[in-house]
Amino acid sequence: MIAATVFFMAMLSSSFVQAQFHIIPQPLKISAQKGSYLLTGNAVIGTDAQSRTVGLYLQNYLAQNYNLHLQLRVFARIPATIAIKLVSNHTANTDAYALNIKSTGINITGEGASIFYGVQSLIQMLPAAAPLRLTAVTIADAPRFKWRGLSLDVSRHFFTVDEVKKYIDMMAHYKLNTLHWHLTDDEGWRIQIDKYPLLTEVGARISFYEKQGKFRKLDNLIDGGRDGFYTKDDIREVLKYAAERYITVLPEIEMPGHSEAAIFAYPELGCQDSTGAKHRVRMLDPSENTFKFLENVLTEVIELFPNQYIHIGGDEAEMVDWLKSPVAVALMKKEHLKDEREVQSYFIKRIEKFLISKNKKMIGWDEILQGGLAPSATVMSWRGEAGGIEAAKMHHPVIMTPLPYMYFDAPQANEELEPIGWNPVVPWQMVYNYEPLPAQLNTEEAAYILGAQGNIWTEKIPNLPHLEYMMYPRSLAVAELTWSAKADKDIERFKNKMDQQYPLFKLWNLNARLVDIDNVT
Ligand code: TNX
Repeated sequence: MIAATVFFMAMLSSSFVQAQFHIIPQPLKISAQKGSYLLTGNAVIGTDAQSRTVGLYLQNYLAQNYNLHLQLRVFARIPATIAIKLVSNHTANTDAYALNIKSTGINITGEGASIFYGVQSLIQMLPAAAPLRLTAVTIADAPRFKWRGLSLDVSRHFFTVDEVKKYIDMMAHYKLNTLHWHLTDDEGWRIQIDKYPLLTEVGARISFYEKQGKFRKLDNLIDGGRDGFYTKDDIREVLKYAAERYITVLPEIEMPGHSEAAIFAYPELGCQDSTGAKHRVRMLDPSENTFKFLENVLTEVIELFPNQYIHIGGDEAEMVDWLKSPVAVALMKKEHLKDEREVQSYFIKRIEKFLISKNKKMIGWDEILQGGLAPSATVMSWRGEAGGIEAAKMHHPVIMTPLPYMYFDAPQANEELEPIGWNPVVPWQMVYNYEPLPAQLNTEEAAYILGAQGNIWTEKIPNLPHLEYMMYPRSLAVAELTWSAKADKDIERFKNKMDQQYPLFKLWNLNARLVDIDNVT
């Protein structure tokens, strides 16, 4: 009887904790304390000089979402009710933070980005409407992986600066820290490059009327696509916005395949395709002119993006086209390249050298393993995990983004109910159960797995509400599997926490898919 009561109490207290604290991703340590704190307009945010921007972020968030206008004091003598302070905790993990909520006030401490994560945990605990009562709690938290990413394909369908900012806002709420911005592809070139104005004048206009009188007919796009590109000022604005939210932006410039938009603008860059036709050419010719072009483009990209990494694509190159190209054939002879894969490897290695000369590191999709991996490349493993495993065994850094788990253009359930996808169904449960460290790797090799990323391709996703529907709630699963301890994986608890996010989704005007319609057939 006593045992049963204790068991019952334990159940009660654990479900109590689950119901009270629905933070995603699951914090490392979280324990309920006695009492609660009521957040009102009388609260004062206090920060030190370095954490002022995080204080400002919280101040703005509360004003925008609750019409609650708090004072912000930097270095004030009077103790703040929400105190945000940078402390050096001298642990290996500089993203670790502590959040304490007591009846008298709130304390957030940590190093660097970590205080921002403390603020995000606080934000998630706030009810969607007043009264803003918070249960007292102590949290000590730190992420499992460094790379917690989402991609955004703006080539197939263009998304405006404001839309990208909202995408970044949502990532920030879930402690995701890397936005992989897919800026160029066959369908559209979306970044202004001063040296080559036609890239955007022609390459960013989906149905540009070609001189010969041909439209680019992009029938893989759901509605023919959307015109648009980012000026350099637009890019700077997005980067600043992301940096204020501790999000690194990774630019991707596709090569040698997926380059139709660039070739459409500058036809001399292109290779004849296998049919010999002059239209719909997607492959860059490996000519000196092409390398000069890419170096010039990358130079301007590097000037804009502070990220240590540049993504050069490398996926799905139609390499056989090179066998028909006199330039490629001559290159093979000169460099003793035995097949088209070695041409690709030569191509990518040359670009890597250039990036290294500019103090940047190169990332490519796993096809860059073909024909020999560039010496210091980082690999994004998308065609399953095999490429990532191979690269990690060779001691190259890896980001896991494998099909089908990390592909969010796939439908989330029964296809009739879902927007069109090209993949098998990928429900959130499948994403959640993905483990980024493959069992085939030993401890040393596993250390090369930087983390994981959810990918989206927008051929069939023409607007932001549709994009959000595809990304959420699956991105929450990415957040938890990259941040939270492996031992804390608990799908029931996650589902419960997800359900409790919906009032916040509403507050944020986020068009997430409802998890409860999963079982409809
Ligand atoms: C493959 S996933 C691609 C994308 C397409 C996707 C769907 C990857 C690295 N490349 O460019 O959007 O298939 O068609």
